[in-house]
Amino acid sequence: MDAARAYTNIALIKYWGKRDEQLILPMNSSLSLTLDTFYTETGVEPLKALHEDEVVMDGVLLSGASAEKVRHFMHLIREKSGSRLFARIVTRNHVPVAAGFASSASGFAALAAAAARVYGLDCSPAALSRLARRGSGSASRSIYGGFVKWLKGTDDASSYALPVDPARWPIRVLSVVVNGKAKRLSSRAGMKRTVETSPFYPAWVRQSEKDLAGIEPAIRAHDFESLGKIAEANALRMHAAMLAADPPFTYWEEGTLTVMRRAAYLRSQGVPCYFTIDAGPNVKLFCLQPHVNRIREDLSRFFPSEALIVTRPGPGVAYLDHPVQ
Ligand code: 2P0
Repeated sequence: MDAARAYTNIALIKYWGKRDEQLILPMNSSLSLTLDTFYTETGVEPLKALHEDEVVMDGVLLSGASAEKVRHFMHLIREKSGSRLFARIVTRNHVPVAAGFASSASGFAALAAAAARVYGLDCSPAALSRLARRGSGSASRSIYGGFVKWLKGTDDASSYALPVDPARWPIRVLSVVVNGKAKRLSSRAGMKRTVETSPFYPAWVRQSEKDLAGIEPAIRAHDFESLGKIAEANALRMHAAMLAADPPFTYWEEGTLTVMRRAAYLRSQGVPCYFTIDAGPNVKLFCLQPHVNRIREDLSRFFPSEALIVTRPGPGVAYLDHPVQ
């Protein structure tokens, strides 16, 4: 068995829409921060006795659509490696209970790394990033630690992520768990509907490229305020495109707005903090280490303490010297 660990990431410039659904090529380039704390460990063991891939997640044998997504990915691994062996895949998500975090980024990054090694494929970071992308777009970014950019590219070979900054500055992400339950509309379905029906979508794509061009110098200069403003605006534009879809939809809940308003209030009090929101109701607040306690204290008036999780920049994918059980 080969095994790997990968951490989740949070996008500051979002990926929202594919121009090739088979190859998972995005409409626009995106940029994220890999986080510590939330990670997935996955082991892959090819076995002659198996007649299909067996997927055990958190101790439970997977079936249905989730197992199919993994088998589809393993089919690609066999196609690339020339092997005909099916595998036993054992995966553990290390995510605080009901944190409402998507595990597809860390999950497919860890799976790509473990499977590539055990099936004898290219394990260079760029190759792993391309491979992880085929499982889930955001997984391409979890191959690296710190700030990471996923180049949209023009084809399979040119669409991969690369590190832009190791984030060795005291940036923190406070995750506010508004609702830890699974969302009703998957990211995959939500982004497809937005691409196909939202009249705001072309503007979203154009503006995202501008946002990306603006945020990169802010990251290099450790200019927290510019970074926060651009990330917050980018997230709002993505959610605006969803509201304009047909039928329209939103992932926001009442608690989502509460956190957004607290961020604005905290800023009015001289506390720099900015939010971002993915395809769910939970909010991530970016801040610098000296302000994290003040922000947590404020939010604790509205949310229980276990719903407030502080994370730091995390590392890239790594191989494990122990099996996953
Ligand atoms: C992101 N999200 O950039 C964006 C922002 C959600 C909101 O990437 O269809 O699970 O597997 O490629 O990667 C979630 O989408 O979608 C996502 P697929 P994925 O992080």
